[in-house]
Amino acid sequence: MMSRIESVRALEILDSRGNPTIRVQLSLDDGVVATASVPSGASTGEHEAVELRDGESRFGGKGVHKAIENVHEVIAPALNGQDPTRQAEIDALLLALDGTPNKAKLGANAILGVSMAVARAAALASRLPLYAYLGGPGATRLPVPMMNIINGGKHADNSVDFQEFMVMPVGAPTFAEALRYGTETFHALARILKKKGYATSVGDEGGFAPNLESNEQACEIIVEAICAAGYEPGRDIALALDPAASSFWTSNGYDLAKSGQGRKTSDEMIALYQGWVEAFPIASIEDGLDENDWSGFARQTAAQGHRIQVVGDDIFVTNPAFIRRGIAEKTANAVLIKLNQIGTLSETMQAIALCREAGWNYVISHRSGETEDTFLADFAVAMGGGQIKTGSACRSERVAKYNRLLEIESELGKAAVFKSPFASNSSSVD
Ligand code: 2PG
Ligand code: MG
Repeated sequence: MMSRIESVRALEILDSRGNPTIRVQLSLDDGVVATASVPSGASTGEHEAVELRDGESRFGGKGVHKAIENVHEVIAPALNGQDPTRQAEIDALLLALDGTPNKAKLGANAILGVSMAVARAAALASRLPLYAYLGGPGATRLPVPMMNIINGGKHADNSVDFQEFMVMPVGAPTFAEALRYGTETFHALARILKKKGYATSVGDEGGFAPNLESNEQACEIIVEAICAAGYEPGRDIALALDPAASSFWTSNGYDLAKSGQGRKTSDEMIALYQGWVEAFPIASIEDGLDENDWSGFARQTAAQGHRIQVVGDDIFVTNPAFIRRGIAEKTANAVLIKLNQIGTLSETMQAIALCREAGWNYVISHRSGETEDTFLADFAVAMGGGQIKTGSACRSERVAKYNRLLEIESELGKAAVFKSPFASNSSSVD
């Protein structure tokens, strides 16, 4: 007997920054109840699907009552009686109910909450863990974590322009060991910052947010922390950056205003990254340039793509149309994948399929505003790309995803696979 959707309810909950977001609760007629919660970004791409907010006085305009009303009044009646394993059909129905190119009518937050809850309900009804339901029996690869241990940009009130300085334990033998390498480095970094007189308070993703003298110092101090924790920079642990350059791009160029390091052109930014790639064991740079700087991205990829992973986040917004253009124009060689940038599970999977066809890497990513939902961890294993970005070893909404990955690795036992995505293509990592 096939299970059918019986009810879809949404609730306004809080994300990790104390802003309202949506939790969807979906019930099947066999008694299965599944929930899913939607994250929210701060450094959002201008072409992201629309996050519907009330704009009224409550929560400074950020309430989500309208989106919830859309779940109750438009989506729930249409889904009643549907088979939850028909994910692609249900997502297509959600798109048709919305009818806009950017999900502005129902809200991508409303749509994604339902799309994720449908998948989780289907997994429960099929008696499969979510990663196995979404990825099949071949879903055995654990991702290398990109752990954001120094926060800047829009995620912290400090002097650092670049948003994320991450460690990637590429040389670890298992996910659990990778998490330990990264966490020990995070703790070593705390000791170093304290000794040097810097603050050890944390930013939105659980990384430290010190007032450093320069952006470059963040890389230096992380390398110092890797060594202090007993690891070899580059071999055991590589660096990954997300400058989130759209957040400091101005009509007068890239303005490194927080650190007071001046204005730069695209080519000066590319030259800066070139210097860093030579000085530090950097394996990956995401959004090194502005979301509209397609030609700059292509120049950076031509210059550095053989050596590092050049990841597009705001420029692609997980949108198959933008990714297709990027592949044609050699804009990058990897895509950051965020479910709420595009708004349904099916479209997110299409975006990943394009990456696979092009031989591009893809990184499954959280948002800076998160919840305790661990959907992302299962999704990363299901998609098998070998990389996840979900914050530091601090703040429970980040650690929850890592803890879920520990569970999955343990459940897979001997079948679990952990291998660096850079094994074959990066001389800087070896
Ligand atoms: C990013 C993300 C997540 P936000 O830029 O990659 O780290 O930040 O969710 O604020 O867009
Ligand atoms: Mg980013």
